[in-house]
Amino acid sequence: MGNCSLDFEQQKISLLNALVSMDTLSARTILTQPYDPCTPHQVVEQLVAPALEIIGEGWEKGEYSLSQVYVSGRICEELVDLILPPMHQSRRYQPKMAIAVLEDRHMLGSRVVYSALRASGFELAHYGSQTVDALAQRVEKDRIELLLVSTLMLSSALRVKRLRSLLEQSGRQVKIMVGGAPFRFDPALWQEVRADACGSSAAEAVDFAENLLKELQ
Ligand code: B12
Repeated sequence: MGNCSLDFEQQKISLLNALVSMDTLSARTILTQPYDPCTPHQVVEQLVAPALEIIGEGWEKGEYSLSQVYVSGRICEELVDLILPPMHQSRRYQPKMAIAVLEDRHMLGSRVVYSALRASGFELAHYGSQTVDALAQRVEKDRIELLLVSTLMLSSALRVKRLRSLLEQSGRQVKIMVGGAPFRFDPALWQEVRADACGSSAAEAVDFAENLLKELQ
Protein backbone atom coordinates (compact mmCIF):
# COMPACT_ATOMS: atom_id res chain seq x y z
CA MET A 1 0.00 0.00 0.00
CA GLY A 2 1.29 3.49 -0.86
CA ASN A 3 1.96 6.40 1.43
CA CYS A 4 -1.06 7.99 3.06
CA SER A 5 -0.03 11.33 4.47
CA LEU A 6 -3.45 12.86 5.17
CA ASP A 7 -4.31 14.09 8.64
CA PHE A 8 -7.66 12.54 9.55
CA GLU A 9 -8.08 14.30 12.90
CA GLN A 10 -11.02 16.51 11.88
CA GLN A 11 -12.81 13.73 10.00
CA LYS A 12 -12.27 11.39 12.93
CA ILE A 13 -14.13 13.75 15.26
CA SER A 14 -16.96 14.21 12.72
CA LEU A 15 -17.23 10.45 12.22
CA LEU A 16 -17.19 9.86 15.96
CA ASN A 17 -20.03 12.36 16.45
CA ALA A 18 -22.04 10.84 13.61
CA LEU A 19 -21.59 7.33 15.00
CA VAL A 20 -22.55 8.08 18.59
CA SER A 21 -25.62 10.01 17.34
CA MET A 22 -26.38 6.93 15.20
CA ASP A 23 -26.45 9.25 12.19
CA THR A 24 -25.77 6.80 9.34
CA LEU A 25 -26.19 9.40 6.62
CA SER A 26 -23.46 11.70 7.94
CA ALA A 27 -21.16 8.75 8.62
CA ARG A 28 -21.71 7.64 5.05
CA THR A 29 -20.97 11.12 3.67
CA ILE A 30 -17.71 11.28 5.64
CA LEU A 31 -16.55 7.85 4.55
CA THR A 32 -17.47 8.02 0.90
CA GLN A 33 -15.48 11.21 0.25
CA PRO A 34 -12.34 10.83 -1.85
CA TYR A 35 -9.21 10.85 0.33
CA ASP A 36 -6.48 10.91 -2.32
CA PRO A 37 -3.82 9.58 -2.19
CA CYS A 38 -5.10 7.27 0.56
CA THR A 39 -6.66 3.94 -0.37
CA PRO A 40 -9.99 2.84 1.14
CA HIS A 41 -8.05 0.41 3.35
CA GLN A 42 -5.94 3.22 4.71
CA VAL A 43 -9.11 5.23 5.34
CA VAL A 44 -10.53 2.28 7.31
CA GLU A 45 -7.35 1.88 9.35
CA GLN A 46 -6.71 5.54 10.02
CA LEU A 47 -10.26 6.80 10.34
CA VAL A 48 -12.79 4.04 11.08
CA ALA A 49 -10.73 1.89 13.46
CA PRO A 50 -9.51 4.84 15.62
CA ALA A 51 -13.05 6.30 15.82
CA LEU A 52 -14.43 2.94 17.01
CA GLU A 53 -11.59 2.63 19.46
CA ILE A 54 -12.42 6.01 21.03
CA ILE A 55 -16.07 4.92 21.31
CA GLY A 56 -14.95 1.68 22.98
CA GLU A 57 -12.82 3.61 25.46
CA GLY A 58 -15.71 6.01 26.09
CA TRP A 59 -17.94 3.03 26.84
CA GLU A 60 -15.40 1.74 29.40
CA LYS A 61 -15.46 5.14 31.11
CA GLY A 62 -19.27 5.19 31.11
CA GLU A 63 -19.52 8.02 28.56
CA TYR A 64 -21.31 5.91 25.91
CA SER A 65 -23.84 3.12 26.17
CA LEU A 66 -23.30 -0.40 24.84
CA SER A 67 -26.02 0.26 22.27
CA GLN A 68 -23.97 3.19 20.93
CA VAL A 69 -20.93 0.90 20.64
CA TYR A 70 -23.07 -1.73 18.95
CA VAL A 71 -24.79 0.57 16.46
CA SER A 72 -21.47 2.26 15.65
CA GLY A 73 -19.98 -1.15 14.87
CA ARG A 74 -22.93 -2.08 12.67
CA ILE A 75 -22.88 1.23 10.76
CA CYS A 76 -19.14 0.87 10.16
CA GLU A 77 -19.55 -2.72 9.02
CA GLU A 78 -21.99 -1.64 6.31
CA LEU A 79 -19.92 1.34 5.24
CA VAL A 80 -16.67 -0.61 5.14
CA ASP A 81 -18.34 -3.11 2.80
CA LEU A 82 -19.29 -0.16 0.63
CA ILE A 83 -15.93 1.59 0.36
CA LEU A 84 -13.50 -1.30 0.11
CA PRO A 85 -12.51 -1.98 -3.48
CA PRO A 86 -13.78 -5.00 -5.38
CA MET A 87 -11.49 -7.98 -5.63
CA HIS A 88 -9.03 -8.28 -8.44
CA GLN A 89 -9.98 -10.44 -11.39
CA SER A 90 -6.75 -12.39 -11.47
CA ARG A 91 -5.88 -14.74 -8.67
CA ARG A 92 -2.30 -15.79 -7.99
CA TYR A 93 -0.89 -19.17 -7.19
CA GLN A 94 -0.83 -19.09 -3.41
CA PRO A 95 -1.00 -21.05 -0.18
CA LYS A 96 -4.51 -22.20 0.76
CA MET A 97 -5.76 -19.54 3.11
CA ALA A 98 -8.67 -18.85 5.42
CA ILE A 99 -9.60 -16.31 8.06
CA ALA A 100 -11.79 -16.91 11.11
CA VAL A 101 -12.93 -15.14 14.23
CA LEU A 102 -12.34 -17.32 17.26
CA GLU A 103 -15.25 -17.72 19.70
CA ASP A 104 -15.96 -14.03 19.39
CA ARG A 105 -18.57 -11.85 17.71
CA HIS A 106 -16.33 -8.94 16.75
CA MET A 107 -16.40 -9.42 12.98
CA LEU A 108 -15.39 -6.06 11.58
CA GLY A 109 -11.59 -6.40 11.83
CA SER A 110 -11.65 -9.83 10.17
CA ARG A 111 -13.72 -8.44 7.31
CA VAL A 112 -11.22 -5.65 6.78
CA VAL A 113 -8.33 -8.12 6.71
CA TYR A 114 -10.29 -10.42 4.38
CA SER A 115 -11.07 -7.62 1.92
CA ALA A 116 -7.49 -6.29 2.02
CA LEU A 117 -6.15 -9.72 1.10
CA ARG A 118 -8.68 -10.20 -1.66
CA ALA A 119 -8.08 -6.72 -3.01
CA SER A 120 -4.36 -7.60 -3.10
CA GLY A 121 -5.03 -10.61 -5.29
CA PHE A 122 -5.26 -13.41 -2.72
CA GLU A 123 -8.11 -15.88 -2.62
CA LEU A 124 -9.22 -16.96 0.82
CA ALA A 125 -12.21 -18.29 2.70
CA HIS A 126 -13.95 -16.43 5.52
CA TYR A 127 -15.14 -19.01 8.04
CA GLY A 128 -17.01 -16.52 10.25
CA SER A 129 -17.03 -17.09 13.99
CA GLN A 130 -15.86 -20.58 14.97
CA THR A 131 -15.18 -22.62 18.07
CA VAL A 132 -11.65 -23.98 18.43
CA ASP A 133 -12.72 -27.57 17.64
CA ALA A 134 -14.86 -26.68 14.64
CA LEU A 135 -12.11 -24.45 13.27
CA ALA A 136 -9.42 -27.13 13.64
CA GLN A 137 -11.65 -29.61 11.78
CA ARG A 138 -12.40 -27.18 9.00
CA VAL A 139 -8.74 -26.27 8.52
CA GLU A 140 -7.87 -29.95 8.31
CA LYS A 141 -10.70 -30.71 5.89
CA ASP A 142 -9.87 -27.79 3.57
CA ARG A 143 -6.10 -28.44 3.86
CA ILE A 144 -5.45 -24.82 4.81
CA GLU A 145 -1.79 -23.74 4.88
CA LEU A 146 -2.19 -20.19 6.21
CA LEU A 147 -4.81 -19.53 8.84
CA LEU A 148 -5.54 -15.98 9.92
CA VAL A 149 -7.22 -15.72 13.29
CA SER A 150 -8.91 -12.59 14.53
CA THR A 151 -9.76 -12.27 18.22
CA LEU A 152 -10.92 -9.14 19.98
CA MET A 153 -11.33 -10.59 23.45
CA LEU A 154 -8.54 -11.88 25.66
CA SER A 155 -10.45 -15.07 26.52
CA SER A 156 -10.63 -15.91 22.79
CA ALA A 157 -7.01 -14.96 22.14
CA LEU A 158 -5.85 -17.43 24.80
CA ARG A 159 -7.65 -20.25 22.97
CA VAL A 160 -5.28 -20.00 20.02
CA LYS A 161 -2.90 -22.19 22.04
CA ARG A 162 -5.38 -25.05 22.04
CA LEU A 163 -6.04 -24.51 18.36
CA ARG A 164 -2.29 -24.90 17.73
CA SER A 165 -2.22 -28.18 19.71
CA LEU A 166 -5.19 -29.59 17.79
CA LEU A 167 -3.59 -28.68 14.46
CA GLU A 168 -0.30 -30.26 15.54
CA GLN A 169 -2.10 -33.49 16.36
CA SER A 170 -3.29 -33.65 12.77
CA GLY A 171 0.40 -33.64 11.73
CA ARG A 172 0.05 -30.92 9.09
CA GLN A 173 2.07 -27.73 8.90
CA VAL A 174 -0.29 -24.80 9.24
CA LYS A 175 0.97 -21.24 9.66
CA ILE A 176 -1.14 -19.26 12.12
CA MET A 177 -1.20 -15.48 12.01
CA VAL A 178 -3.14 -13.71 14.73
CA GLY A 179 -4.41 -10.16 15.17
CA GLY A 180 -6.88 -8.04 17.12
CA ALA A 181 -7.05 -5.94 20.27
CA PRO A 182 -5.59 -8.41 22.86
CA PHE A 183 -2.45 -8.81 20.74
CA ARG A 184 -2.09 -5.07 20.49
CA PHE A 185 -2.53 -4.67 24.24
CA ASP A 186 0.11 -7.35 24.99
CA PRO A 187 2.84 -7.57 22.33
CA ALA A 188 4.21 -10.87 23.74
CA LEU A 189 0.85 -12.66 23.66
CA TRP A 190 1.12 -14.08 20.13
CA GLN A 191 4.23 -16.04 21.10
CA GLU A 192 2.63 -17.26 24.33
CA VAL A 193 -0.28 -18.75 22.37
CA ARG A 194 2.20 -20.25 19.87
CA ALA A 195 1.16 -18.35 16.75
CA ASP A 196 3.69 -17.97 13.93
CA ALA A 197 3.06 -14.27 13.45
CA CYS A 198 1.00 -11.36 14.61
CA GLY A 199 -0.24 -8.32 12.72
CA SER A 200 -1.73 -5.10 13.93
CA SER A 201 -3.34 -4.14 10.63
CA ALA A 202 -4.75 -5.55 7.41
CA ALA A 203 -1.64 -4.31 5.59
CA GLU A 204 0.53 -6.53 7.80
CA ALA A 205 -1.58 -9.55 6.88
CA VAL A 206 -0.99 -8.76 3.20
CA ASP A 207 2.79 -8.44 3.79
CA PHE A 208 2.89 -11.76 5.63
CA ALA A 209 0.98 -13.55 2.85
CA GLU A 210 3.29 -11.99 0.23
CA ASN A 211 6.38 -13.20 2.11
CA LEU A 212 4.97 -16.68 2.59
CA LEU A 213 4.23 -16.81 -1.11
CA LYS A 214 7.88 -15.94 -1.90
CA GLU A 215 9.09 -18.67 0.48
CA LEU A 216 6.91 -21.26 -1.23
CA GLN A 217 7.95 -20.33 -4.77
C1 B12 B 1 -17.28 -2.36 18.09
C2 B12 B 1 -17.04 -3.22 19.33
C3 B12 B 1 -18.04 -4.12 19.70
C4 B12 B 1 -19.27 -4.39 18.84
C5 B12 B 1 -18.87 -5.36 17.69
C6 B12 B 1 -19.59 -5.08 16.38
C7 B12 B 1 -19.06 -5.94 15.25
N1 B12 B 1 -19.99 -6.33 14.40
O1 B12 B 1 -17.89 -6.27 15.10
C8 B12 B 1 -20.24 -5.04 19.89
C9 B12 B 1 -21.09 -3.98 20.55
C10 B12 B 1 -21.16 -6.14 19.34
C11 B12 B 1 -19.26 -5.53 20.94
C12 B12 B 1 -19.61 -6.49 21.87
C13 B12 B 1 -18.80 -6.88 22.92
N2 B12 B 1 -17.60 -6.37 23.24
CO1 B12 B 1 -16.64 -5.17 22.09
N3 B12 B 1 -15.68 -3.83 21.26
C14 B12 B 1 -15.83 -3.09 20.12
C15 B12 B 1 -14.67 -2.09 19.91
C16 B12 B 1 -15.11 -0.72 20.46
C17 B12 B 1 -14.16 -1.89 18.49
C18 B12 B 1 -13.84 -3.20 17.72
C19 B12 B 1 -13.79 -2.89 16.23
O2 B12 B 1 -14.70 -3.26 15.50
N4 B12 B 1 -12.75 -2.16 15.80
C20 B12 B 1 -12.57 -1.74 14.41
C21 B12 B 1 -11.85 -2.83 13.60
C22 B12 B 1 -11.65 -2.39 12.15
O3 B12 B 1 -10.58 -2.96 14.23
P1 B12 B 1 -10.04 -4.34 14.81
O4 B12 B 1 -11.14 -5.27 15.09
O5 B12 B 1 -9.07 -4.06 15.90
O6 B12 B 1 -9.23 -4.94 13.56
C23 B12 B 1 -8.07 -4.32 13.03
C24 B12 B 1 -6.76 -4.81 13.66
O7 B12 B 1 -6.89 -5.24 15.00
C25 B12 B 1 -6.29 -5.89 12.74
N5 B12 B 1 -6.77 -7.25 12.91
C26 B12 B 1 -7.90 -7.74 13.44
N6 B12 B 1 -7.95 -9.08 13.31
C27 B12 B 1 -6.83 -9.45 12.68
C28 B12 B 1 -6.36 -10.70 12.30
C29 B12 B 1 -5.12 -10.79 11.66
C30 B12 B 1 -4.61 -12.13 11.27
C31 B12 B 1 -4.34 -9.62 11.42
C32 B12 B 1 -3.03 -9.71 10.78
C33 B12 B 1 -4.82 -8.36 11.80
C34 B12 B 1 -6.05 -8.29 12.42
O8 B12 B 1 -6.70 -5.43 11.47
C35 B12 B 1 -8.00 -4.80 11.58
C36 B12 B 1 -8.08 -3.68 10.58
O9 B12 B 1 -7.18 -2.66 10.92
C37 B12 B 1 -13.55 -2.76 20.80
C38 B12 B 1 -12.46 -1.82 21.31
C39 B12 B 1 -11.11 -2.05 20.65
N7 B12 B 1 -10.15 -1.31 21.12
O10 B12 B 1 -10.90 -2.90 19.80
C40 B12 B 1 -14.38 -3.43 21.90
C41 B12 B 1 -13.83 -4.64 22.65
C42 B12 B 1 -13.11 -5.59 21.69
N8 B12 B 1 -15.08 -5.30 23.21
C43 B12 B 1 -14.93 -5.77 24.37
C44 B12 B 1 -15.96 -6.43 25.08
C45 B12 B 1 -15.64 -6.78 26.52
C46 B12 B 1 -17.20 -6.75 24.49
C47 B12 B 1 -18.39 -7.51 25.13
C48 B12 B 1 -18.02 -8.70 26.01
C49 B12 B 1 -19.25 -6.49 25.86
C50 B12 B 1 -20.41 -7.05 26.67
N9 B12 B 1 -20.28 -6.86 27.96
O11 B12 B 1 -21.31 -7.63 26.12
C51 B12 B 1 -19.20 -7.94 23.88
C52 B12 B 1 -18.76 -9.35 23.42
C53 B12 B 1 -19.23 -9.78 22.05
C54 B12 B 1 -18.64 -11.11 21.66
N10 B12 B 1 -19.05 -12.20 22.22
O12 B12 B 1 -17.76 -11.17 20.83
C55 B12 B 1 -13.53 -5.53 24.91
C56 B12 B 1 -12.67 -6.81 24.99
C57 B12 B 1 -11.81 -6.77 26.26
C58 B12 B 1 -11.02 -8.01 26.51
N11 B12 B 1 -9.88 -7.81 27.13
O13 B12 B 1 -11.36 -9.12 26.23
C59 B12 B 1 -12.99 -4.40 23.97
C60 B12 B 1 -11.47 -4.43 23.74
C61 B12 B 1 -13.40 -3.05 24.63
C62 B12 B 1 -12.65 -2.81 25.93
N12 B12 B 1 -11.56 -2.05 25.89
O14 B12 B 1 -13.05 -3.28 26.96
N13 B12 B 1 -18.10 -4.92 20.86
